[in-house]
Amino acid sequence: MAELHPEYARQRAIQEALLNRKNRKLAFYNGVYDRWENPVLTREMIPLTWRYDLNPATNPYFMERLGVNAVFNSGAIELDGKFYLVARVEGNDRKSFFAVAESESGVDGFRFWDYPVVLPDTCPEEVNVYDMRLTKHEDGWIYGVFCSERKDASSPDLSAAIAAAGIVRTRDLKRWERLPDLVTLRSPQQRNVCLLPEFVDGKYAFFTRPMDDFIETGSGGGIGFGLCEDITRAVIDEERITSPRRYHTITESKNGSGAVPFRTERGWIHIAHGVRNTAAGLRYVIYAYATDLKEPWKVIAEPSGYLIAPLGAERVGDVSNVVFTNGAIVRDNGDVFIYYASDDTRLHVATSTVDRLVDYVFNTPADPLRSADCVRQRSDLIRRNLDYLAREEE
Ligand code: M1P
Repeated sequence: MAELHPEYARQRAIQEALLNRKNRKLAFYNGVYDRWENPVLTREMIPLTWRYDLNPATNPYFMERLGVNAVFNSGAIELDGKFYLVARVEGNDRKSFFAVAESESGVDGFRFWDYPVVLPDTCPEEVNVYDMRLTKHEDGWIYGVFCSERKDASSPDLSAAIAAAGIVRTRDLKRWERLPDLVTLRSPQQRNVCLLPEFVDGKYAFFTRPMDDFIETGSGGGIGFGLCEDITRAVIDEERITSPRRYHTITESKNGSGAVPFRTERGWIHIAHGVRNTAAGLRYVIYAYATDLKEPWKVIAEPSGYLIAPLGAERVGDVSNVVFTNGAIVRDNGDVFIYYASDDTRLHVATSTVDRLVDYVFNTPADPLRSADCVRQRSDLIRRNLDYLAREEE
C-alpha cells in the first residue's frame, strides 16, 4: 500500500484545530439572547473522507473529488444529554443531503458521524432534500419533516419545481423509516412544515406553509396549521392561517415555521422566519411569537419586528442577507440553543433561556403597523423612562 499523501496530514491538522476550537460569547447585547463568535458548523468541518480519495494510486495530487459547498439549515435535538444536529449539507453539485453532527456543549465541538444520513430512496422523482425539523413526539418516535423537491414536469420552464413535505421517523437518528409525503388537499406546494410534539384533539398537528408556487407563496396567507389522523398516510384537508403575512412588516413576502415550537407555561413559543423584498433581493430574518397551549393555531403574543437579523459577517454568503432556523434545543434547566444559518452558507448558535424568551414574546409590544403609531409607541416608552429616571433622581 502506498503511503498517504503528505497533504492529508496537513489538512487533518488544520481541521482538528478547527474542530477543537472553543467558542465564546460575543459582546453583542440585547438582553434576549447571546451571539457566539464562531459558526458551529461550516463546510471546513466536513470529514476529509467525504471529500478526498485518500488513495495516492487513484488520487496522486490529493485533489478534492467531491467538494462540499455549504453546511447550514439544521434540525436539532437533545438525546441523553448530548446535542445533535441534522445538518443540511450541500455538495458542490448543488444537491443537499442530511448529516448528523454531535457535540457535548452545543456551542462548539460538533463532529460529523462517519457517514451522512441514508434516507430510504422511495421517490425516483425526488431531486433534492433539505431543512429537516426534528420532533420528539409524544407517540415515542422522532420525526423528521423536510422539504422534498422535484422538477415540475408539467411546466416548460426548466427551473419550475414542486416542493412537498417529506416525512421520516427514527428512534436513534441512524435507522430511518420513510413515510408517504404530507398531502395538503388545499395547497399545491409545501415547504417549512413542522410537526408539533404533542397530539391536538388526538391528532398529529402540523404547522404548514401553503404555497401556490415553488418560490412565491402566492395566495398562501402565512404559516398554516392542520391536523391529520394517521401519520403513516398524512392528509390535511383544512389549513387555517396562524401567523399571517402582513403588509410592510418583516413577513410581507413570506414567512414559515422554523424550529419546532416548544411548550412553556404561557403558550407554545415559535421561532420562525419572515421575508421581505428589497432592491437588493429578499431579506430573511427570524422572529418569534406564542400560540395558545390548547388551541395552538391561535396566536396570543407576537412582538414587533425581528428576533435575529443577519449581522456583520453573517450578511454575506451564497444567498446574502439571510438568517434562517429550523432547529432549537430547549434543555430541562431552561437553557435554549437556537441554531440559525446565515446566507445558506454556515450554521451559528444563539443562546437564551425559556424565561427570557417568554418575557421577550409576551412583553415586547406588537407591531402597530403604521409609522404614526410606531412613533406614539416609542414616545410612550421614552416618556415612561424619563419619568422613571426623574423619580429615581428625586
Ligand atoms: O434561501 C433562503 C431560504 O429559502 C427557502 O425558504 P422559503 O421557503 O421561506 O423561501 C428555503 O429553501 C431555505 O432552505 C433557504 O434557506
